[in-house]
Amino acid sequence: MSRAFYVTTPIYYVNDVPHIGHAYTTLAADVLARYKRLKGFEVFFLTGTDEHGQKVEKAANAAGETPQELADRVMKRFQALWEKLDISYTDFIRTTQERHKKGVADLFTKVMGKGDIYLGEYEDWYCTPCETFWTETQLIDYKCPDCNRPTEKLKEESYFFRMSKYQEQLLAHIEANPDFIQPKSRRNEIISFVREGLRDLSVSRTTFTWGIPVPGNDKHVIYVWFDALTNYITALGYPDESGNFSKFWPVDAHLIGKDILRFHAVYWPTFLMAAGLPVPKKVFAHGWWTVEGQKMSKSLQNVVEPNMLIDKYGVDAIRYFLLREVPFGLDGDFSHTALVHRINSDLANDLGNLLNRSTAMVNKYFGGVVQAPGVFNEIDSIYREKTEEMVRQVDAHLDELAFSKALQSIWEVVSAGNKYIDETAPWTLAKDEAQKDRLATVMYCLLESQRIVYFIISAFMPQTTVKGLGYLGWNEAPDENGLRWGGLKPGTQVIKAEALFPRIEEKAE
Ligand code: ME8
Repeated sequence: MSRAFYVTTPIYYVNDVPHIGHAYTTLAADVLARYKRLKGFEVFFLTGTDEHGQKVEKAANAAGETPQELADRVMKRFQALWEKLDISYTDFIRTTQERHKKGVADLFTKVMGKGDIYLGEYEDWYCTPCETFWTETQLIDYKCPDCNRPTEKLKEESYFFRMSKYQEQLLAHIEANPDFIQPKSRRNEIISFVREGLRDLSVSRTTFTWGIPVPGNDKHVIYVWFDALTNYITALGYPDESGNFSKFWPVDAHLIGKDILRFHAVYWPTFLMAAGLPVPKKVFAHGWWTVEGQKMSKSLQNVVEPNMLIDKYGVDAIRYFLLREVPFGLDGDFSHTALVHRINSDLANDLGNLLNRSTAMVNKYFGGVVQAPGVFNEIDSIYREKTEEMVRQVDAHLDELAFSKALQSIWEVVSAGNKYIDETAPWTLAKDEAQKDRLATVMYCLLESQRIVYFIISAFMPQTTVKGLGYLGWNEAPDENGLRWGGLKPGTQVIKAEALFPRIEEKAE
């Protein structure tokens, strides 16, 4: 059986331009996708843009454009950033595409056919920035309890989804599947929310037109979240349930920010239950980034404009920093000081230096040619075992989406490499002809451990892997077999490495 893996990001609204927060989720999904490919899985990695709804319509009006023009313009900025960030997505879905509109209309019709969508009347408070309805008692000073912005009272005819009917089924599912909603603290929040009682959900609007018409009643457009969430299956060809849909659904991991967990962990599974489709295997809500201690805002965006950061520090340094600095489920702060510190200490000092030192020595002592290793001393075996153990740890950590822990495990082996050089003191061995075999073994261990390190960091830092492996005389793409010790062949020509990550001497801004 082919092993399939399906990972998604949210589809981003086109009324905002991409910033470091969007880059974060997309990068995490990319690392998972690359890692699973390395492990031999067939991967479907989906991202895209959310182009309908009142919020986009309003932004387009303000910019003097049609919503479609706005969407066409802004989605290109997302795609350009993903290219620059080396995002290896399989498909980019736009909710204005025909394939998507057709799938959404079909899902709506199917759920209505089962009696779980009915026509009623709505009178409640609406927060446009969040595209969410609230009851009066949920409001705080008539403001949205999520974002604290003003709400408006809306009364309109509306289609409703019988979400209340699925309350017990959803709770039972959450309880029977401890990994379904992660991290655990978020899972508990959702359990309490559902226990408080699910109301039927308004799933259509009549006060604007920028959306997918309700099949058979085009006075209504489908609620933007019903529309948007369905992207995860329309991209697989739904309503056609063969092909990619049968191969990849249910999804292995929906990666999202904590701001949109309720939509993914409550609304989406109940829509699917109503349609008789399997629910996602995992929804992971990561934490929230602030910038230099402040909430991200339009004016601050310039400071952490991802394109500028990549130009200044290099794509792999940014990829490394974002996933190393903060555990995936927790909030984090983006600061230039922390970024420069990580680049200098982890990348330039630890990783880069290790490669420089070892490739320089093998060039000096053996003309750059990898020698066959001799008998292993204890120190060699320990170093080898540490490398092998790291491969297992990374696998376990990435299974739990613990990106930061995975990188930490890798860096323990990098540090062990630098320590191994200090302790084996190859320069002393080189002075004694009788120690030539010993020196060959030490060089072999150093290079082989690093080859495995560069194989495994290919998920995190693909360009660094290509460079690092190039110096180690390895010009093929990493694969799962190469994660085993012993892949480096004696006779391989190793090149003296240049600095992979030059130290940043400037004072941090
Ligand atoms: O919510 N820190 O789109 P959106 C971390 N279209 N992550 C952040 C972030 C921050 N400061 N800011 C944004 C939508 N994100 C809907 C989604 S899905 C069917 C529809 C990331 O453009 C994070 O992943 O507002 C968050 O969930 C997402 O961007 C919100 O993107």
